[in-house]
Amino acid sequence: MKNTYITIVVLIILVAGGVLVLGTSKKAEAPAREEPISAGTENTSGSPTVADAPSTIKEFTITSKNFSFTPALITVKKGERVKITFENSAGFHDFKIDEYGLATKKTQSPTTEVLEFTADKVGSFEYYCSVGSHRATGMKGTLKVTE
Ligand SMILES: [Cu+2]
Repeated sequence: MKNTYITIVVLIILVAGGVLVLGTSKKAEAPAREEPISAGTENTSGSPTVADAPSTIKEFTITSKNFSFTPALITVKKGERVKITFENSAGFHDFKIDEYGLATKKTQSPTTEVLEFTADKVGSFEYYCSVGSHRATGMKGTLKVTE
């Protein structure tokens, strides 16, 4: 009888151990995403490659119209992954940040384009519309990357 009892206990331990191992190995497979910088590239696929990573990803929606961007200031920390949804609500515009090599297409509203990048440079960087004299007319803002 004692042997049966020990066998059952051992079985339970084995099963529990197996569940634990399975559970942890599943988690281990999930992360480790490469960093595909979508800067300047056209996102034709609707970006299913960018999974909803629970890690720090800062998301912003920047709306453009004649002749401004809203908001005109966004702040992130160095090293953070940044996702900018550019929404052109009125007019013919684009969105650019030269220092980060980011650029959307020039489009007639209404359009939406998503840019994603890693904020690996500290400083204040101007985002602007490169159409005509829009930048000088006020279509600009600041991406602030802090240490
Ligand atoms: Cu513009």
